[in-house]
Amino acid sequence: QPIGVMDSGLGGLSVVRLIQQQLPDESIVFVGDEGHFPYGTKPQAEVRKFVLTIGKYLEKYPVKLMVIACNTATAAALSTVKKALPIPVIGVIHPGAQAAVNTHAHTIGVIATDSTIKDGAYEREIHKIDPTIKVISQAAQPLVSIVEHGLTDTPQAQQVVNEQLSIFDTHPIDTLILGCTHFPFLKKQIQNKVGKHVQLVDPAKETVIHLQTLLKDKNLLSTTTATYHLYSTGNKNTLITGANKWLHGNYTSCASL
Ligand code: DGN
Repeated sequence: QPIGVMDSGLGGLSVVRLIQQQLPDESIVFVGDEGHFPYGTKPQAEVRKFVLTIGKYLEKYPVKLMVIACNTATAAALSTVKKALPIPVIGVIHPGAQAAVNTHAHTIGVIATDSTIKDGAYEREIHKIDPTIKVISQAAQPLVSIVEHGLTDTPQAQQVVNEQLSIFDTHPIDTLILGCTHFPFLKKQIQNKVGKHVQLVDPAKETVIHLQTLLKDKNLLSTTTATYHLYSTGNKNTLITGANKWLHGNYTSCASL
């Protein structure tokens, strides 16, 4: 059985891409909830409903495990979806916080959607591991639109990154968590802005390590040839464009749900 991966839009493809690289035998069913995009500006109760609906769809597909490849959705719905589904469900926030703490930073910056920052999920997870670390959180919702609109390679991308991350000019950090799955697609511009001395943490990396351990422990590792089926709850052409660009066209099918 495949792994189910969901996101509010294209951001989850940054997680799909890593699973393809690190676990090449695993098949994936991806659902991008373009029909309800963006999650980052919506109330958590509403996001929770969307994620639960997709979780039930994936469970019936059926998938063997679900990855909530969206920070906003993880903050709003991980514990609810875990309780509601009989399959293992993992999110990206705990792995992201752990990866950032592992860099031995004194001050960690977090950039994410309005909703994730308001929830304080990263700060909570970091302080559960080490309460002495200073955390500077900054909502950077406009970066999500830059990615969804395919503008990552334009001068406008650097300009918006510079504006959104200006807090770090006066509040220096050692490590920066890319707390939204859309942000790794702007890694170059973000590194340019904060400087080379700041270590960028992509929670997807630690999430995939966590995923691999879980599959091994539960004896769920696949040995068949992988397939990648992508679904969008909105316009599938947006997903096809993203998949051609970021998965280098490496998918089996793409359809609207
Ligand atoms: N990619 C999502 C996240 O990781 O939080 C949110 C993007 C959005 O606002 N829809």
